[in-house]
Amino acid sequence: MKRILTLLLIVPVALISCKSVLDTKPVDVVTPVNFYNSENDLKSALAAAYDPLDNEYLYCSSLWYQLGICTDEAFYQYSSNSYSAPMFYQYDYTNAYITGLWQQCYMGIERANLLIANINKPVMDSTRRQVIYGEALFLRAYYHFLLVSNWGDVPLKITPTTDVNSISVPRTPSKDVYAQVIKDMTAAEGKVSTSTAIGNASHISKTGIEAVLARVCLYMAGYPLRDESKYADALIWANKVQASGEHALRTTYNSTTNSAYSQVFINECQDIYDTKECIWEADFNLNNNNTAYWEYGKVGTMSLNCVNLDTGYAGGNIRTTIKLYNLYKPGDLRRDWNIAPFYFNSTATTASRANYAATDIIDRENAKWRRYYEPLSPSKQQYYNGTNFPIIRYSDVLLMLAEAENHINGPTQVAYDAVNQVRRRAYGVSITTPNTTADLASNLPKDMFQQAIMDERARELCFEGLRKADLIRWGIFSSTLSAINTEINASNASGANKTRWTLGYITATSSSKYLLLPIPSLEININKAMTQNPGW
Ligand SMILES: *[C@@H]1O[C@H](CO)[C@@H](O)[C@H](O)[C@H]1NC(C)=O
Ligand SMILES: *[C@@H]1O[C@H](CO)[C@@H](O)[C@H](O)[C@H]1NC(C)=O
Ligand SMILES: *[C@@H]1O[C@H](CO)[C@@H](O)[C@H](O)[C@H]1NC(C)=O
Ligand SMILES: *[C@@H]1O[C@H](CO)[C@@H](O)[C@H](O)[C@H]1NC(C)=O
Ligand SMILES: *[C@@H]1O[C@H](CO)[C@@H](O)[C@H](O)[C@H]1NC(C)=O
Ligand SMILES: *[C@@H]1O[C@H](CO)[C@@H](O)[C@H](O)[C@H]1NC(C)=O
Ligand SMILES: *[C@@H]1O[C@H](CO)[C@@H](O)[C@H](O)[C@H]1NC(C)=O
Ligand SMILES: *[C@@H]1O[C@H](CO)[C@@H](O)[C@H](O)[C@H]1NC(C)=O
Ligand SMILES: CC(=O)N[C@H]1CO[C@H](CO)[C@@H](O)[C@@H]1O
Repeated sequence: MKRILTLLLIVPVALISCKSVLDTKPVDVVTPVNFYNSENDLKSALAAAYDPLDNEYLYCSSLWYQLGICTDEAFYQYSSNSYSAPMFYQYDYTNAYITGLWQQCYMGIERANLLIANINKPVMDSTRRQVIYGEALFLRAYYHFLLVSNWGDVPLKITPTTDVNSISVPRTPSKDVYAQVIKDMTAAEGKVSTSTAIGNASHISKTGIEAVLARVCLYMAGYPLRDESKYADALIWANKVQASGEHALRTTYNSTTNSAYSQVFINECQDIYDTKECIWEADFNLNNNNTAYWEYGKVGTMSLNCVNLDTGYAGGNIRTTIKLYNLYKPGDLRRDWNIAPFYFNSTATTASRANYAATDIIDRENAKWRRYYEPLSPSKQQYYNGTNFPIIRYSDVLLMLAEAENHINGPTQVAYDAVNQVRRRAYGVSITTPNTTADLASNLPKDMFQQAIMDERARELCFEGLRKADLIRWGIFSSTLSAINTEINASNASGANKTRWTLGYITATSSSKYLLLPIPSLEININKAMTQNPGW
């Protein structure tokens, strides 16, 4: 029997049950023959190409949770003996999360390819056509970037699927996939609108593409490609974002939360766009009464454990590593925002706060996005979670700029200025005034400056789904997890948690196969030209 959900061949049918990022009504059935006749058709098709970003297996949850959380920044506290999952490095090529990510990325690629193939069909304003074309090119490239950075060599798809009966699509070498990613993103950068003109973070902007290109180039510069020439390109792209004047760190101090940093995430909980800092977001929205177009997210619900709906139901169970907690030095206001010093003692009808003992570190939870800030009223129902997720923030751009600059020119003033902006905001002082408490120690040698960037990325960007890929590109994934394993073993973590965690971390360091995901069984079974990754 022929499967309908062949992975590479999904056509954009059933674009239902979501609110599109364009506020455009998604369509139920799309075939090229009777579609792409108007500007609105192109907008619906673009919304469909964005849609996989919000899927369970991408930024709704998996990319920063099942497939991204357990590194040196956090653990998942488990409550059942039988629990096995990617977050414990327990999975094989049949795993739903692995399959889901693969499938959703190729669905996005197919939808982008169809849109690109039909971009000139409707009569419409040519500038607006170019913007849609640019966004589609970018999305095609972004999905390929997710694929190549997670699986290595993957089939490159730059035309719509034509023959659904013959599936034999070989893997393209990683460096060629990356080359196409760069080519598409660079072309798109010249077509899309500026962040200011768009006015929200759900559409990719010119500077958004530049920021993502800096990330792509750093991945290419590190393991496994190790194309060191790409550090210079990463620096060029990060510099363009900085020079645009479109972006800045949010620095308005909030006395209630005792920091400016916290407000970035409060805004995401409240569906407030902060395009200066949050350059591109996966947009979730439940603040309307039109249930047909809800776009569910799980960002808030993986935060502070709580069963009381008015405070905000969450069952995240994401606990800090002792390492991450200790990376924060006195005065760094990010620590108690990212890792709450309290927990909720809650029942269905009440919730009160209780503080952890000062010595109890390993129980503390990720609290970057807190449901009690969500605006939904009267209660934060279990299924109502509309918090946006930041795919790329300006502080990441500054840290990438510092990293690339240090690699090429050493720890220059340019590199120091970029990282110190991030650090001063974290300490609640002016980002333009030198401060000996907040600033990085001066005159660091190049390798120690790089180490400082690695630590700063954990402090600033923890729980944002970036750490695993960072550790891999730095070539320290296995050694870092091995050190965390030792830390857990020496910790106060209670029995069964400890066993599960250490088992997971031993697994992850035991074989280099964990540097790449396995090709999903569904794809292997259907695509005759497909091969499996080593060790899987
Ligand atoms: C974002 O901006 C675009 C362009 O200005 C607009 O069409 C779209 O409706 C906006 N989306 C949201 C969710 O605000
Ligand atoms: C400061 O944070 C509180 C939440 O603790 C929020 O209600 C308030 O709106 C924030 N103030 C500003 C100016 O953003
Ligand atoms: C949603 O519906 C409720 C009840 O009908 C109404 O009170 C509320 O204002 C509506 N909210 C929005 C955002 O339309
Ligand atoms: C939790 O709440 C219950 C009552 O709701 C109370 O008896 C108990 O002392 C509280 N525990 C802590 C640690 O605050
Ligand atoms: C471990 O538990 C003991 C006793 O409860 C406590 O004194 C110690 O500080 C704890 N250590 C850590 C790292 O939490
Ligand atoms: C430096 O930052 C600290 C906060 O970490 C602050 O207490 C101190 O006043 C600042 N010093 C100067 C000279 O601004
Ligand atoms: C954990 O520590 C115990 C001793 O407390 C030791 O026997 C065991 O080998 C350690 N396990 C790991 C994985 O390090
Ligand atoms: C795991 O740790 C949490 C937090 O300390 C604890 O409440 C829970 O009971 C532990 N679970 C198991 C199975 O040990
Ligand atoms: C904890 C919680 O409420 N999570 C819900 C958030 O929304 C998704 C999508 O509807 C649900 O699956 C989660 O259960």
